Amino acid sequence: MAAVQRWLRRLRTPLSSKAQKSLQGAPFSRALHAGPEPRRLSIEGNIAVGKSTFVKLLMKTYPEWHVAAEPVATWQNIQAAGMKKDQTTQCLGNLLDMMYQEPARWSYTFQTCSFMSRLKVQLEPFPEKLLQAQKPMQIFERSVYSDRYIFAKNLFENGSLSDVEWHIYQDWNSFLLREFANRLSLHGIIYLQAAPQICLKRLYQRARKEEKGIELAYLEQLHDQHEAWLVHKSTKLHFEALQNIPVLVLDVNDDFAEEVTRQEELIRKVDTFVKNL
Ligand code: UDP
Ligand code: DCM
Ligand code: MG
Repeated sequence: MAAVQRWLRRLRTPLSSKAQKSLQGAPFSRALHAGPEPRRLSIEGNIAVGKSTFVKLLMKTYPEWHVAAEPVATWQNIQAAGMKKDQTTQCLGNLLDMMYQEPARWSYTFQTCSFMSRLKVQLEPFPEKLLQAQKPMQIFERSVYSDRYIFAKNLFENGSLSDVEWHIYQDWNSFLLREFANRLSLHGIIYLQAAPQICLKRLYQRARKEEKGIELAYLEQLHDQHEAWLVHKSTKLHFEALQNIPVLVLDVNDDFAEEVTRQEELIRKVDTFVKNL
């Protein structure tokens, strides 16, 4: 138990000991990150609404921001543990596909995997770019919070997670979200909002093979979960830090991927939003 507590304490510090070591001998400002704490923002929204497209637009507009894309490729290619770097890696399966093929069998496993992969990304030491920035900004495509309050919650409500699985999920999830609250809490959320029909059209256009069986009804469920959490604020949240996060709702029903005027409009709203964070 003491060893576990020591491990947790180490993880809770802003920089891991490995990162600290690699910074020894580095300029003072780098080692201590004297600047302001990075603002953390997540981009939320339904499947295929346009989050990745929007994140690319942010990267182009604000090259100094640090962006963490959603680790979908990790879920599509689960690797055997303990493989050395120079060994040929062994793919154990495509968990995204497994979940959509057999939701009752694989949803719990998928949700632990997606949460853990996101947690690891969010707990990584700050990259150099952030340590140097005057106004450091970290952008996440979705968050540990949407994993729970959109997906896991919805899978429980539609019967893909059993009572026992949902109970166990919430138990370890609450524990970890509390333990790491200071590294995970968000300063703002940008919610990309569009009708489920629009998302379905974009989903077909993207044509990810694992998602080809997704029906409008599933996107409607996820849409309602987003609206309940981020617009109506009717979702029961279990963490104080989550209650009052500023939310910018961006209507992306109209295509923005190729529309420069539309992109400029969206960026103007983002500009105003982040200035006030
Ligand atoms: N897309 C589009 N118009 C938009 C935004 C996105 O046609 O205004 C397309 C995009 O090119 C992709 C699909 O919709 O083929 C899904 O977009 P993305 O992968 O960005 O969605 P995400 O799942 O990340 O929200
Ligand atoms: N996904 C899920 N549960 C999560 C996070 C993601 O089922 N907690 C699924 C939904 C999509 C894919 O993973 O099929 C992520 O892609 P997108 O970014 O397009 O929503
Ligand atoms: Mg995406």
